[in-house]
Amino acid sequence: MTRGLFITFEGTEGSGKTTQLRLLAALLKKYRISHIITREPGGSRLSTQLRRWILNKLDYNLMPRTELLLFLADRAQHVGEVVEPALQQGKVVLCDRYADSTLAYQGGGRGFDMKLLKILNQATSLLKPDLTLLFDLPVEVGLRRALDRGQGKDRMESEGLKFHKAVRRVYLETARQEKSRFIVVNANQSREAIYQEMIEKLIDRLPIHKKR
Ligand code: T5A
Repeated sequence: MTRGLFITFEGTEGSGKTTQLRLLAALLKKYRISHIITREPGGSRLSTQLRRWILNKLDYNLMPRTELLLFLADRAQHVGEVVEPALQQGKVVLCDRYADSTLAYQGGGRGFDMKLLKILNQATSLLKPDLTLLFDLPVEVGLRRALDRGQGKDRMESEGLKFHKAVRRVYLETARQEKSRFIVVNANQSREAIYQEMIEKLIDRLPIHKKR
């Protein structure tokens, strides 16, 4: 059986990546392409608990190092339990955030050394995405969208503008360094326009273009 396709969705807060991931999943369903939807943190049974520890506002200060290690622990479990088995079954895996989030948030946002993070990412999982969609927009626009959901802010969303701008900078820099893996989509437009742009840039890399 041919190995599946691993596609990750990345972006700053409220970039609309989850919305677009669901739309892409609907397209795959229409063409009867076997796929799964998953996310980090939170894609495995253990990580549902880890997600609460990482993102909920706590009555104590979660140390940046603890935060980093929790994201990595989440990934180690998620890749082994969910992503690898699905790829081995030939499925397309649509994953909301992955290792590039660690570079962007813990590297850009928290200021951890990039070389160290790359080593830690590798030590956690040797699995590289086949494709990464980066939904890019000014951080102020995304934070406003996230706030408009009316659910309040989680621990990461509560960080200041400087933090979120640094996250965006690292994403764009990583995309520049890995042009063949990244597809950058302008996320500062309507849902429909983002979808159009995503599909135009992605279609030749999807198994469905052979079926059309
Ligand atoms: N993190 C994660 C790390 O720090 N390190 C790591 O290694 C990893 C893996 C995860 C947090 O963890 C951090 C990053 C994050 O801070 P989360 O709760 O999983 O947090 O949330 P996010 O991944 O940030 O995703 P969100 O669901 O908050 O936002 P999305 O996916 O960017 O956006 P989406 O699609 O949910 O849309 C947000 C809102 O905007 C609307 C939607 O309807 C929704 O209300 N919207 C639009 N509005 C206007 N125009 C458009 N084009 C719109 N598209 C969507």
